[in-house]
Amino acid sequence: MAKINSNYNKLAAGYLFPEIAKRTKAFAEKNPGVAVLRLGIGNTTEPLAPSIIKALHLGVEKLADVKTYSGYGDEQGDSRLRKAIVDYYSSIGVSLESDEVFVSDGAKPDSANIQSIFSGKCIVAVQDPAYPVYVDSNVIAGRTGSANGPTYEGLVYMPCNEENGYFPEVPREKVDLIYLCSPNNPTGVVATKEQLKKFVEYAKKNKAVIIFDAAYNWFITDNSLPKSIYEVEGAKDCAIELNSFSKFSGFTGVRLGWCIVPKAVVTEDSAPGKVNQLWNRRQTTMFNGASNIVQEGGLAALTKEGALENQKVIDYYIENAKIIREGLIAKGFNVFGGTNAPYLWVRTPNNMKSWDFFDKILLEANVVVTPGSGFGPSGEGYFRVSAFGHRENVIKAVESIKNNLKL
Ligand code: PGU
Repeated sequence: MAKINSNYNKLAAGYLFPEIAKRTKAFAEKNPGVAVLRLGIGNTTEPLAPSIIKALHLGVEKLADVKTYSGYGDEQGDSRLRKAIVDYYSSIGVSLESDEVFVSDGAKPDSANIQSIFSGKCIVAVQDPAYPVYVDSNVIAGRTGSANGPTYEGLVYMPCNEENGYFPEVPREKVDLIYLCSPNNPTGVVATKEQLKKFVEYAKKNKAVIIFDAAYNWFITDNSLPKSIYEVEGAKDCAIELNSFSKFSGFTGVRLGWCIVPKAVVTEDSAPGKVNQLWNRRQTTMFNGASNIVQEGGLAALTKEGALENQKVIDYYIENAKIIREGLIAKGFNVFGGTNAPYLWVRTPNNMKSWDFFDKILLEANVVVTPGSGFGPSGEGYFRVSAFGHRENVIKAVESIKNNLKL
């Protein structure tokens, strides 16, 4: 008799973003003719850079000719792209080897799958609030007990709040896997080198592993802030880093990312090299490599020309964030993030619950935001605003909040 993975039953609700989409659709159906302004999911809207489009065409053309056709590629990624990623790290002062780079179809799958190479007994710590995939993937893997109100038993929540500048202290107890995200989704706050150093020291002392999600590092404009955890000495002994072409070059629908697993990473029961080998084993067994066409696009994104073109689009989203930030502050909101990140983290008015405010702002201003409680218990009483969107829609949304939202 087959049985289901009953850990799925522990999940408190549907995955956050489809849930928002469902409620938005219901609102739109009930209110035909109302233009809904979407600042909910962090989804790119602007076209790809010209040099990337050219490279994607090249990828297709190669498939049309027997001399350049390619089928299955290396599961770990095209060696040219792995080398380009190594060169990118080198440009920020981090030295890596190509076999520490694993190209993937995005940071979401990697952030969900990486836990599978660690023991089911590992104690997991997450920033609270956090990108929900870190928690949900560990719930599904059975590393938690049941949901107890807004928390899961057995999971260590590291609160990020106004008092600690939205970056947590290291855990007091011993934990084994630590998820950190900087620039942070959802708070938009970037960790300093000093703050990351404390986690690296903790991880090395406790033989813990940090899973560092750097998917938004392209939005860091302040050069004193670290773009990679490997800028901290010793991080290669204890940290795995994820990144993505989604936000860097608009590949949200194209799909491409990478995962760095340094050979120096160790666990309590493994020597250097083993964790890297396990991820290689996992990927070669369960993943058949990213699309060859898409990898051509990724290569172009990492050239000087591609990076400059991408930067223009990133600057556009950063300008959106500035417009939203100023508009919300003018309306009297308490706003965080949004300067080195595409997200703004905002307190709800009058201590409203996040989902109540989601309904209110949708009803009164026709604007979709993301309820903070969807990212964890410390997100209650907040909402997240995404700066991804066409400028005219962003301006309309801010104007509508200013004019129509009743505080
Ligand atoms: N990591 C973080 C921290 C993210 O916020 C997102 C996207 C990803 C990874 C996904 O990267 P991919 O390379 O595109 O797979 N977060 C968006 C989209 C929602 C989702 O479910 O991924 C968001 O609105 O939070």
